[in-house]
Amino acid sequence: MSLAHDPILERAAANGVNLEMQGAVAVVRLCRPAKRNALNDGLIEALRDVFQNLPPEARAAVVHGEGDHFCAGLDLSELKERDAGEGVHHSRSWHVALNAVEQGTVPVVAALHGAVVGGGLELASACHIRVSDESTFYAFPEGTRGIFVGGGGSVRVPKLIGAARMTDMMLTGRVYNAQDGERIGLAQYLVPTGQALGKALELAARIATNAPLTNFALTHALPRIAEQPADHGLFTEALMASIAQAAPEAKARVRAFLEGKAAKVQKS
Ligand code: 1HE
Repeated sequence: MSLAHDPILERAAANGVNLEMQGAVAVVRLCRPAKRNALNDGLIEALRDVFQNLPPEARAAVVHGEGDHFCAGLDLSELKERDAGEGVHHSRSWHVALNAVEQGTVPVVAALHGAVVGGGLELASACHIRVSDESTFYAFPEGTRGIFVGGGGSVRVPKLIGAARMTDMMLTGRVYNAQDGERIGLAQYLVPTGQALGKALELAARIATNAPLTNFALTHALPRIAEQPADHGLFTEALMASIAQAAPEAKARVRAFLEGKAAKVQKS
């Protein structure tokens, strides 16, 4: 399918978010390098539109940033224009956009480098897998700027690193480097500088070969199960397991293994 003349994607590109298909992988690029990919209203709207309108052939996505940094967070030049009521709606608009990333049709891999700060870290935490390179650093400058997170960070980041670490980052302005970020769980992968996008694309291509229902279970059922009381979680798990294994694709994949036609699990 040609993406060239899709009006939604054309508007997104004009607002700083570019979508390109590489096989079954949707590659989403933040294209505002002069402002370190700071997220203004247009860019947030574009992210929402791109993730709500991924082409049907997309089976996984990668998000990355152009230039020396993944994302400098909220565009602070827009902050001063808002009163309290507008602020609530603005935060909610971020929630819609980042929910579109997290709860869309495909698993999303973030390729991180340079600054992953404020709203940039909120965006990264809405993705399912984060690949960092050695240049990556993480911070929540909101604390020192006299504001609070508003893009879902207080919900998603404590799940990755715990509320205590996020509190420390915001109270003290602590910046985590790439190694420590990976150690505490801000990223699942750490690769040499310049290799995050390549690694993210490799992982996304692999994810794209999974049964779609498995990917759906992991992006939509698992996060909910993890928040349910154990008894409810076990019940939801049983329903999801039964739906997934009843799919013809699951049966074919299991049969292929039993007939010696599918890859074994290999020691890494
Ligand atoms: C910006 C922004 C921005 C850069 N809003 N314009 N986020 C922050 O508090 C982070 C603020 N940014 C920085 O600390 C640094 O810019 C970086 C560490 C990310 C990059 O440093 P550097 O030296 O590569 O770039 P720079 O020279 O600081 O910035 C280049 C330009 O981008 C410059 O504009 P210019 O017109 O003078 O060239 C900067 O003003 C501009 N720029 N970051 C606006 N964030 C939903 S709530 C979320 C709340 C938050 O995210 S708060 C955290 C905001």
